[in-house]
Amino acid sequence: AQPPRNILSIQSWVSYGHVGNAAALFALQRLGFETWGVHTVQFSNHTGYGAWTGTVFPSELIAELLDGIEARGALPSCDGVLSGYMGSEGTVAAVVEAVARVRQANPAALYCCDPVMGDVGRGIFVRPELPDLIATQALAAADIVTPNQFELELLTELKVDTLEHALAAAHTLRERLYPGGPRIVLLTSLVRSDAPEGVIETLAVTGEGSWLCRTPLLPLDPPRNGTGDAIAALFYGQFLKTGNPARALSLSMSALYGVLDLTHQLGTREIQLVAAQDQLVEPVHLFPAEQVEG
Ligand code: PXL
Repeated sequence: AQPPRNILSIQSWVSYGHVGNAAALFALQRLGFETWGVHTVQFSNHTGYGAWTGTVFPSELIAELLDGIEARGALPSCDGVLSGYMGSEGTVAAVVEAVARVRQANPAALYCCDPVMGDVGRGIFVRPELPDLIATQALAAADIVTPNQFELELLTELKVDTLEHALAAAHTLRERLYPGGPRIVLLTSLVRSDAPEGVIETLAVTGEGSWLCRTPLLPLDPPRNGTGDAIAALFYGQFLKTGNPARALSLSMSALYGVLDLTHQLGTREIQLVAAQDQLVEPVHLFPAEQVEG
């Protein structure tokens, strides 16, 4: 028997509901990973409610927890790092430092960076200095990056309205802006003028090819917080498991659709990650990933 693989996930924690590590850890555990959760904040609930209680942890805590993990001799068994929403300058630097320490112990470790900066409709919702820091420091160190359409446009300064635009912008991020940076760009929540009505798409762009996965657009209003966090965790986990970006795309987006479909049926404000957990592993509807040219 093989021991489980290990993922260090540095994100926020909420007591109630599912965003950040409160989405990613369960999803990854359900896929069979040991997850090492390092929490950047501990809040009562996600900030989408407009009010919350709790605390932002000092960014020094990240290195301190890594010291403890290292002292257990565990770092060489770390298969990768996942990062999400980063609240401050200090967090970005601490995450990049943590990635460097993990890579020193295990050069094969993969870093997946969800460059959380904003969204269509909401605009930029992180501090104004963060997009540039995330771009130059975190993305330059990342193997996999999972921007939404708004973030890809912001990062590349390219407009994304067609599939051709989306491919061009993803390739720009992958090859040009950060040499040695991300090998896989997962573009999420793609809504383009040349797609069929009533769908939402996710595009995986790699050096070996590009794949598109189309799922029905569910009328979730407001869009549910934590959806992007779940996508990044599911895609990253499936990529570590399969080594196949097309399969990881199909499995992760099908799982996410199962979670969001139940969320829609139940009408809950929080994503139904727990109630739909079997679909994380075996989605009811398997949406294919189709190869696209470019
Ligand atoms: O989904 C990103 C996220 C992460 N962490 C916290 C949040 C949110 C989104 O609302 O509130 C604390």
